Amino acid sequence: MSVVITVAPTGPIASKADNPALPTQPEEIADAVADAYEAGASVAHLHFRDSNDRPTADPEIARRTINIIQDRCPILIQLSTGVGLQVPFEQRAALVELKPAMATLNPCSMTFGNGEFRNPPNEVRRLAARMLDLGIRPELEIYDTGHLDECLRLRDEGLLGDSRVQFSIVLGVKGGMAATPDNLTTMVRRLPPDAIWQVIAIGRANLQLTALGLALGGNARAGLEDTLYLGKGELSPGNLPLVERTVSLTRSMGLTLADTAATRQLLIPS
Ligand code: KMH
Ligand code: ZN
Repeated sequence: MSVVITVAPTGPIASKADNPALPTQPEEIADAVADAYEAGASVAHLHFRDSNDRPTADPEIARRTINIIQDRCPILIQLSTGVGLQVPFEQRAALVELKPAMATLNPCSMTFGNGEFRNPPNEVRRLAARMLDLGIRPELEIYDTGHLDECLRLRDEGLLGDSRVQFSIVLGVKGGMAATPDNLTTMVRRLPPDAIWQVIAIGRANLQLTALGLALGGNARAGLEDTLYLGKGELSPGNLPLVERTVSLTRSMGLTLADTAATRQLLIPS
């Protein structure tokens, strides 16, 4: 099986003050995604910012960014419905009306850094049902052990459709699981048999836990959403070096990369 690499060029928290290379505007995000596609990424996980660089669920900004990306490359679009901690759930959920191939589904509320990430059970269920109606594949964000159990409840309630969903094991968010090999192996053991999954390793352990995830049979995610640094004290000058190191890590482990056709077949078969 080949490895799906997702690029996550911009997240909900960091700003250009943290790393001036963070892409925030549609053209900047599209440039980063097109470069990542050329380097081997087959999925683009997208957050958007307004003209003041604040996280936004503005559908016009999202649409414009997606259009620029799609003019440049056939990478698969995955919209974040996490968006940003200050953005109301209803606005976040409305992004799926743009009908991306995939969108994230965050199953539980939690402390997230210094803020609160609100994902009330009834709203999560409404969003999951709408995604199912629209044929959008959910990517399930698991920040703690109980989040996996909640995802399995969503599955048992019939809200995830067939089994072609990807579980993201997110390690290193303050308020979620710490970024340790032990937490990763525990979560991998607890996944349903034959689950498709990837590691999202936030911060300092990004490289090591991405490598461990690949060794355990997972997919990988790379980009400035997950770490602003290439190494201790060394800011990454863009998304591309992070994607390139994930691609070379994958290849050096003797694994092959999934292109967009293979990724589509794996994650969003018709
Ligand atoms: N920001 C990451 C910790 C989402 O965007 O919906 C998790 C994430 C979730 O990427
Ligand atoms: Zn995200």
